[in-house]
Amino acid sequence: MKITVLTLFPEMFTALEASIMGRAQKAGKFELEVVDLRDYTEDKHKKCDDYPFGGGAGMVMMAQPIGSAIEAVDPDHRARRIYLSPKGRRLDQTHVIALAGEESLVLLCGHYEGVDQRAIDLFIDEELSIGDYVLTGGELPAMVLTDCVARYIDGVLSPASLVDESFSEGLLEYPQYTRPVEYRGRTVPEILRSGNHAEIDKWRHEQALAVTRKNRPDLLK
Ligand code: 4H6
Repeated sequence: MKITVLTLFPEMFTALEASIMGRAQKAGKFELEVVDLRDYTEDKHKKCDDYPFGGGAGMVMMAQPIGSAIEAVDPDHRARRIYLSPKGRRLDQTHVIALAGEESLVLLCGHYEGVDQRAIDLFIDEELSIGDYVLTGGELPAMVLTDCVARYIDGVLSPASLVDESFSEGLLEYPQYTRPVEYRGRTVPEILRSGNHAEIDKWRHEQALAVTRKNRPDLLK
């Protein structure tokens, strides 16, 4: 899988070199290309934003650098082209799994008040939001989407983690414990040390139900 990110702030994506994401890239499982939109502007001062027609606060990202960059990185429109924005359709795990099946993705990161609508209409396949809150730019959402999708690439995660996840029945995760058995007077639940796997599975399911009822009752309906 290849992900190409279009951004005015390419330095932000050094964050994805750490940890599992860095390992996946080094192993050649996954390629991340970060493209600076400023390299594609035809403006003599390298400007990529301008005032909004109709007035209002802030600036709007110009269509030209975006169109030129997308045509340069994906000339035959093989990639799924995604615009991260607070008014996009909300991303969920089902959609992450579908996107992980794509050969390549192009992620457009908006800034300022957003992007000229013509760039979206002409060059974008879908507009996605990572949640109902507002950020200063689409870079963090693009990193979130990249991380979510990369987990499904062969060899990035252990098969056991993904199997466990698919058996969690849409509930939140049960609590986890590791050594020591006692920490500040609190001990690991006896059942987890019993070796009785049928009882452990039953306990974990009850715990998963309880935490889901408390934090996300909407998931039970
Ligand atoms: C596109 C359009 C995504 C991108 C507007 C992006 C939240 C999400 C942005 C904007 C984002 C999300 C710029 C509008 C700042 C508000 C960048 N915020 N905004 N939930 N911000 O996925 O002002």
